[in-house]
Amino acid sequence: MPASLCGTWDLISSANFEGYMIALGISPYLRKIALKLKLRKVIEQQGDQLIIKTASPFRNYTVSFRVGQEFGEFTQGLDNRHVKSLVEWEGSKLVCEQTGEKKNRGWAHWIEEDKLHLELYCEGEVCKQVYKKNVNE
Ligand code: VLZ
Repeated sequence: MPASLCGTWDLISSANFEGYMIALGISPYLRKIALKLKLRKVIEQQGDQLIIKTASPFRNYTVSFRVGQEFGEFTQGLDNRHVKSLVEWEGSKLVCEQTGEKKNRGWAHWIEEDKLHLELYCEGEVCKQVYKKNVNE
């Protein structure tokens, strides 16, 4: 894959995570907890499978998939919805479309200046996060 996303990445900035969570219908109580979390992404490749683990002291979320192959995703512990997901490379961006009840839902990951960038989309809301590589993990 272009500019390997693999590794352990720690959140250094987050914008409009609140707006994204509101769009998903996450309760105010959970949003308040989630906003304070030190999120970590652990991205691994096993053969043609990509695994993205979002880890936090509160809750973890893992998704694994093959690029270009649609799969059923259950967003357990997040908004608990079933979506059809498809992840594809668009240039150097890894882009996921999550088709379901919520319109224009998905995310994009890419590398820029040694940082892992993430945009999360839902119904017009965009959350922008940046992660820095954790070389100790
Ligand atoms: O990430 O779709 O990297 O799945 C928030 C967990 C993580 C905190 C959101 C608990 C995952 C929230 C976002 C409690 C309500 C996501 C993809 C791209 C991979």
